[in-house]
Amino acid sequence: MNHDYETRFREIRNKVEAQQRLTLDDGIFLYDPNVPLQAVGELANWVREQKNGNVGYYNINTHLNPTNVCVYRCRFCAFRSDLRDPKGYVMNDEQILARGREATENGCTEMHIVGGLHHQKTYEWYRNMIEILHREYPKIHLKGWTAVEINWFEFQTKKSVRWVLEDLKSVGLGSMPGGGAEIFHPEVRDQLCEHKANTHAWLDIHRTAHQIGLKTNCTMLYGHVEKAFHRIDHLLRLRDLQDETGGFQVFIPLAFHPENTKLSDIKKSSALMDLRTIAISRLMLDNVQHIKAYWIMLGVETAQTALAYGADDLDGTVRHELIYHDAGATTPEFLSIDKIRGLISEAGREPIERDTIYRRVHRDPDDFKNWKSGEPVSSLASAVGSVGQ
Ligand code: V47
Repeated sequence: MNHDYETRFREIRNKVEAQQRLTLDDGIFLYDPNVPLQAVGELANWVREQKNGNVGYYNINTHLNPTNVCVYRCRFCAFRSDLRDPKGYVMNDEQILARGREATENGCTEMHIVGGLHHQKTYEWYRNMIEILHREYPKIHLKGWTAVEINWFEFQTKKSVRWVLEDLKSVGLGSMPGGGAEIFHPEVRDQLCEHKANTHAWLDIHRTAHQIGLKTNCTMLYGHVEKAFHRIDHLLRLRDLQDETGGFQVFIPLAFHPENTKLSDIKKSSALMDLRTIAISRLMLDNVQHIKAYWIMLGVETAQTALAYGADDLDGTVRHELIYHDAGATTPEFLSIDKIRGLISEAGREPIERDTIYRRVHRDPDDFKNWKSGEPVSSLASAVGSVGQ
């Protein structure tokens, strides 16, 4: 680093160590390739160990994408389909319940449910899915419907966001995933997905979810047409809402996969960019407890490395993921529990299974499928926080 960069970086390090907040300019500076990734990563790792000790979290989960038919045509999406396209599908109740059964047989604690906005399906169809899955498989946590879907339900039902969320919660919705955030700044959002839920709607839906006691996750889609400014602006908007509600559990930076999308001429982001984004997210989002390195999207090697660059969570074993695999992801369809634990241990972290709302999962050693959720992991991280420090 040259002298000026070193001075500026030292100022940022001092701020982080003094638990002062980083600004928009600080964040943009950290994206400058003249600031060594190693330095940014080391600082983020320090914060990660302060917040989450030496633990690497994972969960045992499955995905359900009940339809890919979607009214929107987001330019980054390879998953969506038109109604009459041979690729288009809609699952029936029997197929949906079969997924619940399979999840139970495989010891899953979570089902992550998202899909397209099918113009011929009513709100009741989406609601019914949650209701029947919850009725048949009440132990499985249903993390379902992004803010984009909730916005669509609001449009369909003509009811308020609060009404929709309370209604879904009453039939078994456990929390909401962080999808649909993309990039909040209109300069970019308007180029990617001008028609779907806008930034105000996305944030307001998460605010309302938090107000009624639903925890949610948050994401950012990067590596397409955005610049460092847009990424940091996005993180700051999330940080502001988190100051207000405290309802975000984890932030997941999502690297754009260009294959089979309308942006297929864009090159996929490098591992260096992915690690830098993980690290900068950890530094900017001082009020979000967890940073997830989603292995499906990053690839297992980068996700494993990310555990030393600010991330403390690898998401799950994952079954039936389609959104990234349709967009050319070459990662496996599924990781075994031994494999995901092995990746975490090999990275020098202690693998701990969590449930969707970050409680420790305890399993019967003689009957793997017999599990229960225990204490919040926050108590745990402080207890093991000194390991490896
Ligand atoms: O909103 C879609 C992104 C999101 C592509 O909450 C793409 O725990 C890259 O939000 N290349 C859905 N990204 C996935 C998501 C998610 C994933 C894992 C965990 C959680 C969580 C949430 O995926 C979409 C969009 O931002 N996406 N297409 C693509 N071609």
